[in-house]
Amino acid sequence: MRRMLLAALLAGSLAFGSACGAGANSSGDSPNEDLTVIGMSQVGAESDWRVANSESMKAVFTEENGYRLLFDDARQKQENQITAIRRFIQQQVDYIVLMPISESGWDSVLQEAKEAGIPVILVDRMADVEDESLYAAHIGSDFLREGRLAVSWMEDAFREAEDPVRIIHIQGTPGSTAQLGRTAALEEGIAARENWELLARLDGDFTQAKTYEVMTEYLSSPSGRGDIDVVYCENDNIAFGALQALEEQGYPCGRGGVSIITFDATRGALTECLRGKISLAVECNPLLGPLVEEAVRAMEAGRTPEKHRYVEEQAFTGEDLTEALIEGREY
Ligand code: GZL
Ligand code: ZN
Repeated sequence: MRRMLLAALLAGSLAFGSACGAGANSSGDSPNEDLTVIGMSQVGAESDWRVANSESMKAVFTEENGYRLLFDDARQKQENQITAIRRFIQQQVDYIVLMPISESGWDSVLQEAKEAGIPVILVDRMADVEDESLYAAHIGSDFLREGRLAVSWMEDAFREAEDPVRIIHIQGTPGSTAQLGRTAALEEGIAARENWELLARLDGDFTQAKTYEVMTEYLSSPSGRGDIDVVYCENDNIAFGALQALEEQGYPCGRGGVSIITFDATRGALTECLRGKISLAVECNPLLGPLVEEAVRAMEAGRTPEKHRYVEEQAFTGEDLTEALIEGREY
């Protein structure tokens, strides 16, 4: 029913020669009614991870695969995501796919989607909603587990250390599941070892520019001088910004210098890891498109998809890496 209505709407807009052309392909055929329409709200393009995640979605939700993808980039603002979801509801899309920028603030707009009978799939981070029936499925990473992989590496690397292990913690977007999980793991580690010392906690917002700015400011402040053993970066773009600031301020990174820990393990970070500049890269898999499409297919077939699906992830040090392995990775 919904598709017929949408097709009629599209046909209508065609009748008025609408510029959007959304309803017809290049040969001007009438809109193809049996495409499944996906309204997708993406956080933004703040990081290499995010770009790979968007590409993974666009590669699978194609017309050849039977989809019309309405893709919205929220430029890292939750209000833009909420506006996009309301537009998708008006357009009566078949499914809404939401990569929520932060965990809170989604209950009412997801309630509106539920009342419109449009299933919502949460991808990557989580939305912290009272009523779990507000989303049909969640597909993402276990960020606490990622953080614990990093903390156990730190335990091994600093097991013999008698004097304080001096740590700078640079966080991702405040309130995002990735930040919350990766932060919780480090806080567990620091609470469990009295010789682990937190020097500073900075907000890098998952971007290189912001991190370079806040790290340079910290390192050139009076309290910022002195030994640094570990910089715990909650994603690769934070690590790149920290690396640049550290080296500019005279802190060599890698063996014998500052140990940089990062999350995502994009090719750029793995290359720095192979070179020895980054000590540990914890993988966070952005290639979620196929898993999201699996959930859509399940619901199209009247089946109930898994409520929570977590992707497999590992951690890399320089010893685990070769040029060939890095080249062979998809992101
Ligand atoms: C993690 C994702 C995070 C990445 C960052 O799944 O939410 O957001 O770690 C990205 O690179 O910006
Ligand atoms: Zn749950």
